[in-house]
Amino acid sequence: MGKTIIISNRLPVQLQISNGSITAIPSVGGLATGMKSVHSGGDSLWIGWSGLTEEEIPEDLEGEIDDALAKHGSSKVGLTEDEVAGFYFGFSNRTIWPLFHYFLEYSEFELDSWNTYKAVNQKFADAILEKATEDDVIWVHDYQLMLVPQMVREKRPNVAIGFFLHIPFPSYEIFRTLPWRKEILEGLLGSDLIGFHIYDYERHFLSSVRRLLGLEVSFNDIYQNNRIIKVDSFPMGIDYKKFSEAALEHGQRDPEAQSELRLRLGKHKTNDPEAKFLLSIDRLDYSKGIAKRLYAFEYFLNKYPQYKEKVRLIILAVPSRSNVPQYQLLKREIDELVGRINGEFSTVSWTPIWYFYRSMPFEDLIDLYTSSDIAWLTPLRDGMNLVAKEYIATRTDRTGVLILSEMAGSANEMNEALLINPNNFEQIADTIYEAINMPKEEQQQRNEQLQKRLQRYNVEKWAQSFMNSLLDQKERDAAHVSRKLTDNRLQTILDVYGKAEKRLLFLDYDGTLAGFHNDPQKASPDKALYELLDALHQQEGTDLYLISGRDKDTFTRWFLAKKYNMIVEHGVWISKRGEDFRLLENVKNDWMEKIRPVLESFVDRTPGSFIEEKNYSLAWHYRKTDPDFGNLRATELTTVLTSLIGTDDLSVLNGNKVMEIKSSNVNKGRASVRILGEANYNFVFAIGDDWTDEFMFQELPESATTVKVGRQKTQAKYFVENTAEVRELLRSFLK
Ligand code: GDG
Repeated sequence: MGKTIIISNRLPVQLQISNGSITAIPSVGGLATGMKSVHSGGDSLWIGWSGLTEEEIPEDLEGEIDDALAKHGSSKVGLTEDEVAGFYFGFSNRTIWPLFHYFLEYSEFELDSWNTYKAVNQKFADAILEKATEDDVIWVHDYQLMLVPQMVREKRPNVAIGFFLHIPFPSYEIFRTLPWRKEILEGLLGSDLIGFHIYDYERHFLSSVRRLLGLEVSFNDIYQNNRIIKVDSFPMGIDYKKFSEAALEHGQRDPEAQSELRLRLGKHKTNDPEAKFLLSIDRLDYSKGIAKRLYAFEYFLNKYPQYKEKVRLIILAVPSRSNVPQYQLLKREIDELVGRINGEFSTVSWTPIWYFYRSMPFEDLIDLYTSSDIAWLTPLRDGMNLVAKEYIATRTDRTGVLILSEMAGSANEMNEALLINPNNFEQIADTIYEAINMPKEEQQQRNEQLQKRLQRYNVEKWAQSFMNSLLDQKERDAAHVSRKLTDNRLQTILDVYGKAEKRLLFLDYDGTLAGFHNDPQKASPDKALYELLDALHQQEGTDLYLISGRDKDTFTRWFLAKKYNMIVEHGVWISKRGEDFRLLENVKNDWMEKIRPVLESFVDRTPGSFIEEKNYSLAWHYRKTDPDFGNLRATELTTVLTSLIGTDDLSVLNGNKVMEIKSSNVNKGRASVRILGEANYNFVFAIGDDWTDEFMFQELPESATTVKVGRQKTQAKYFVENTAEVRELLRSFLK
């Protein structure tokens, strides 16, 4: 493995220029601390924007800036003011951010900012390409850089690329409104591994990939041309030790050494032991639901007036993206709301809301966490929300109550918190009441569980498990590629082929000799295919068999006059050298009367699906249905059929978007083995793309050459990518 390259919009250090000299201040955010363990190793480089525009950097300081960054293992991508405006404040924060947080009405679809986003993503990709070799590992972060993976992949096809999205991935219904939705998906699919905080985002992403790009998805693997992309969830943790140790240390300080903030908060508590502090900390962002929280607090004070003069809400709103208009409006709304509520409820000795609009040093943050009885975090949407985890980590005596929005990704792992719907004021007011009155033992029990989990799956684990998964994925790919039918391997096969006196070839039709078609009748053979099959059929010493799940009428029309040997309906019928089809297996079909109505009810309830009736089997096709819905129905049908067919000698084959019910004693494996016994073959070959072909791969002897079309899991010895490669391979048998 080469070096690790981390790439994100911002670097782990912030640069400041004052009086001609440069200072680099380490960033405190979750991403910077999270990646520390990955970045601290010697062989790692972090690429990002320095936070200063090209216009702000005096020419004579360029070199010094690069040196200052290099000391922190970082390298900058230079961005002009216009680029920052279009790429960061424009497309990233006025299109993607609101859309991905379900604020459709705030999303602006501007062609200019999309173009700048593309151009700046290319700049980031170029910066990587300048430094990366094929054996490096590249980890791209977040929504500002979604096109980078594909841009890098084009130039470095084999390099390992991981992408992690820190914000939610919205449902398909939301994502589809984006004019550049396909480009964004294709950009991301340049990765080997795509990570999300939680499974819901992962499933939304997979559904968009299926619906918008029509790609095949199996579990969490996406199949794209000749690549497999893995998608998985990795809930981001925190630097638990850093927060709990700081909290412990603050608690042990002598009063003189304590911060002004802590002393003041402490004093309020001593004066009124019943006083309770509710804490709310967020960047000032509409996704965080700060305004709603203020309304809910007002609602609480009206519903439970006994807590007037007792409960204080401490709001820390950290300035963010203040040149985006929505954020300016929000700031005004919150200023006004705080003013109004304080105006309405304040008494001489009590102000219900303490409002800080600023960023605080880490030390103060710890004091806020440790002094607050309740953390009240109610984002309307939040990818994860690390503040919730940090609050719990600082509660070293395990007291404290966390009220958390179920719309935050962290709610998935923090079941012991009091989870609320941020839009339900009634529920929120009652939950605050419950939190205020929660017995200490219960608080400690809940927090013990939470702390154990946060301690175990900390941010270092998060980063490591993402990296391990990326490397595994690369290895899996490499192992898979080792089965690719390369020129060398083909040559060995051709040598045996050439020497063999008697050869037997089994060729599947759909997806192997001919491309997959939504309408099976349209997948008829083309002229080139007939020519290829004619040549193979006429080759001295070669017995060619087309082996398919199709019905005999279609194959009669297409191939009987050609006199190829054919096995259809998975092995029920056989035709040799132009003779009429005859039964190869003795099969019953009296079960059909029972199964047909079941399939019909599925057709009625699944638009786009249809039944294909063969002599000895029934097939339910769902390739024209909505992909998610079709898969869901297929699972349902499997359950229904399993209970129905019980003792009957039937089996259900799950093909490519088709489920086929037929007698258990019929399959391509059994049929091919029967033919094999008819002569003394010294070269046996089988090729196919689908699940039903796996019977041949399994049952033919070890010496057979078995080839899978596509990269799906298989028992075959080799694989080729597509039908074009199948035909090329068969042509080489003729040389
Ligand atoms: C995005 C996603 C996802 C906050 N105020 C101060 C301060 N902070 C620190 C907190 C925490 C971090 O900033 C905020 O992280 P969040 O996760 O809560 O939220 P976002 O900034 O929106 O982050 C989010 C995250 O990415 C990670 O993937 O969880 O869903 O939106 O670490 O401690 N730190 C200091 N002073 C402050 O005033 N020092």
